[in-house]
Amino acid sequence: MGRSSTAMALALVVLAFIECEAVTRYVVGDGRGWTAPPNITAGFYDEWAANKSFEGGDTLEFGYNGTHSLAAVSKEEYDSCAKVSSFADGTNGQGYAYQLPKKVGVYYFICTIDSHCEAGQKLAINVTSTTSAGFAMWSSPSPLTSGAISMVLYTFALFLLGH
Ligand SMILES: [Cu+2]
Repeated sequence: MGRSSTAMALALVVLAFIECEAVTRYVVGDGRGWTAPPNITAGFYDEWAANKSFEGGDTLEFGYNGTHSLAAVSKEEYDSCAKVSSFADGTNGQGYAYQLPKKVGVYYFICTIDSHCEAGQKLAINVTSTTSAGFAMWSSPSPLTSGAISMVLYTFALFLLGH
């Protein structure tokens, strides 16, 4: 019983590892980066996010194009471009990676420098699903992926039972 519990625990670790590889990395603003006018116009980040489907655990990479800050804020603060304290200031060549919470909801980000936010340096991300369960991987993998995962788990279980 102890061994099968261990096998199950390690199988979960394997699943968690596979899940990690399934997350998507997004470069915010693509080639424009995290920036303000004249590099962008108001609404640019809305358009950037519009055709994407974000999942909990996905990573947003903010690459600073110019001198900016980054703050995760409430909808009210997003709407009003509140001058909250930021958690990452930086300039050209610097950046910050933010992992989206594994919880469905809308997450808001702004730059708090000068009037950058008012001018359009603000981002709303709608997380519509999460990958946190791990077992969710079993519901919709491609046949090849499913086979590969099964093989990994099977090998792992055999390895453990053999010891
Ligand atoms: Cu800025």
